[in-house]
Amino acid sequence: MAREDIPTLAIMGHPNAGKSSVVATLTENDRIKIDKRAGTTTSSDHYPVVVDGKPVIAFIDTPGFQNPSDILEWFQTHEQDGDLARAFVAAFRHDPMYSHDVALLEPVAEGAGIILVVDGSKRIKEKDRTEMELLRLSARPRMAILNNLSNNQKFMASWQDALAKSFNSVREFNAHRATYAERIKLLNALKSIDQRWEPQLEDTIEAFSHDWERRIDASVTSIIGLLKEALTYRVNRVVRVSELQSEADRQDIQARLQQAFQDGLRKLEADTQAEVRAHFRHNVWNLPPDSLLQKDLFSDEVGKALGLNRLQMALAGAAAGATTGVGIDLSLAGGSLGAGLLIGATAGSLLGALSGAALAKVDIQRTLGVERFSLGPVSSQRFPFILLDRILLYCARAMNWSHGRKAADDSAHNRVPERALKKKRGFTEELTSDQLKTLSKFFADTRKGKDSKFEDDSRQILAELLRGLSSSEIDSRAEL
Ligand SMILES: Nc1nc2c(ncn2[C@@H]2O[C@H](COP(=O)(O)OP(=O)(O)OP(=O)(O)O)[C@@H](O)[C@H]2O)c(=O)[nH]1
Ligand SMILES: [Mg+2]
Repeated sequence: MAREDIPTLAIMGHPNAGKSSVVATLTENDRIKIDKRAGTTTSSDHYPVVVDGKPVIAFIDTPGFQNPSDILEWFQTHEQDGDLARAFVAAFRHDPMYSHDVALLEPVAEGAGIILVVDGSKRIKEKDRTEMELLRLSARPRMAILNNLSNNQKFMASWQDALAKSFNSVREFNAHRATYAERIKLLNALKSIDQRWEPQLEDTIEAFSHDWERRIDASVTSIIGLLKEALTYRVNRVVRVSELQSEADRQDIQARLQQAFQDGLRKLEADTQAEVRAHFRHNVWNLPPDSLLQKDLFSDEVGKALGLNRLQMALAGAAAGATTGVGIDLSLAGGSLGAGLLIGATAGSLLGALSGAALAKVDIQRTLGVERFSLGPVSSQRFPFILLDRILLYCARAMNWSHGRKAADDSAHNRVPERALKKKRGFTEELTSDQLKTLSKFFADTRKGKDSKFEDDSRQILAELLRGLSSSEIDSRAEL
């Protein structure tokens, strides 16, 4: 073990194998320099992972092997020297010819374990075998990571075989796709490469999961805050009657009020997104241009893809005590959904863009020579569910978007085809009817400015949803 007496691992491999990307993902640091050109990392840089103010594990990003055969040759002729990495560094520390190799091996000489990163999409070359062999000779606890840079599976099996001979553990780990669950699995696997680390790694994993729960909790607080603010949001304007020359003036004021109202709601959403991004430690962020998260909150696409379906709308409306215009017996909606409810549901308003009067109606009051125009709170039953879906989508992205996947990375396979936008993609559609009712009641109370006794249960529902989003089976929605 190195410096702070915490498990410390040097990430080694070819230039451009994706070492820095792996470090960025494991340490959730999206400011680490990553580039498609080889030779980006030029020194061994230490990146501790700090949880609750305490470093729990550290990864060292290295510059990549340049002369592995020189090092191997020296190792082979000095096998009797014991700790080869340390002996090598001691022998060449002041030799400018070897400054790169010394920088590379220094962390190992100081006691770090090794994680070799290879690009599993490429054929194994002689240089790879040289690197594997010299790392084996270093006799340090070591794991190999197969980071497949291009989804080419052809060589993966032969890599597995070759690596298994020289490494205590071999794992597939994709720096661009790895989720929280996969990071934890990797930490678990590290336990097996050196038993002495087991207790500390247990603590590290514990700290990670504790921290993850804390982030989920913080996100729930942010989301509840957003919903409360959005559902009580109002704008108003007081105008002297003398300034209102014609009906057109009135309409102009109403239009501007609508605009201000929507802008205010957009800002509430954007502020909450920033909070969520911070909870999950993202600084650099790149959304594909056709992502649903790039579309306007009040656009038709968002209205169609997110929020509840018609059937759920009817349920939510009934739970919130709203008049749906059609008599619906809630008891019908228990398990099997009655035909009556189905008809009622389809007879509801068309699902799509939510703006103007569909969102909230302008109220005008005239007193003592002034007219008071006010707008809000949102009266649409659908809106809070759309807002909730969008922020959940955002959370899914923040939770599952690996930090090694750079902002500049917008290669074709990261794009979401436009056709995907036609389908429903939200999470609220999967809510059970009980959850739906609870949330609807929470929204209804909030709209009225009441403290809701359904808030705690709503928090629970949201926490559960968020936990589901971070599970490994999260589908491509997280890409959005
Ligand atoms: N598609 C894909 N690309 C990856 C993955 N990991 C890394 N890359 C890309 O591979 C290139 C090199 O990544 P780096 O992390 O800078 O590689 P490195 O090994 O640190 O490179 P040097 O510091 O130059 O030795 C970058 O363009 C990355 O975006 C991956 O899992 N999938
Ligand atoms: Mg690098």
